Amino acid sequence: MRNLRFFCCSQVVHGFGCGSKQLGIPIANFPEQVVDSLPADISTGIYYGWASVRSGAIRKMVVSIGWNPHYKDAKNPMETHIIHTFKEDFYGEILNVAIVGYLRPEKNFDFLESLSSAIQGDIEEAKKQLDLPEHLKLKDDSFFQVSKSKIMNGH
Ligand code: ADP
Ligand code: RBF
Ligand code: MG
Repeated sequence: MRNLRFFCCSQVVHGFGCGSKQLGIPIANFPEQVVDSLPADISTGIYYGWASVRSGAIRKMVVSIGWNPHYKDAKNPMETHIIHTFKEDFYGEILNVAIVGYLRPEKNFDFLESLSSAIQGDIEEAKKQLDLPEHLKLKDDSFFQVSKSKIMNGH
């Protein structure tokens, strides 16, 4: 599969209360205009990659890109689950995201449990893929270094 590299950073906003935390999988929402910074031809679907909150540790993540030019009212353009247990929420913080690989298209699920087990499957697959040397090295990408220095200089 083709290796991807899409970088994106923005503030974390409140979601629409569809209760991903109730599934045990908190999913951080980006504002709608964030997808404007992605290539226009990116397919919607589920991806994996690296993420950091502010200048914090770079961790594995899975992200859903639901934005679709044909559905202008799509509610969840980009949502990220970081594969880590945080002590506190990080609403309002800057989330840096590096997308490195594609997992699957978005599906329609009849049951919440089916969605949550699909996401668990995505998480397992992302963990495995991101241990590959070609993906591990993206953690050192200048994107995260630049984000860090921007934040430290207050820009
Ligand atoms: P909302 O509907 O407001 O997006 P969620 O139930 O989806 O609420 O939870 C998302 C929020 O949980 C994030 O905005 C973030 O502040 C927090 N959070 C805590 N741990 C994580 C994590 N591992 N990955 C993503 N968000 C997390
Ligand atoms: N929503 C779907 O309707 N179908 C999916 O296949 C789907 N897969 C997802 C995979 C991941 C890794 C993430 C983070 C989200 C996914 N979602 C999917 C979005 C999910 O429905 C949404 O986050 C919740 O509805 C809460 O906003
Ligand atoms: Mg959410």
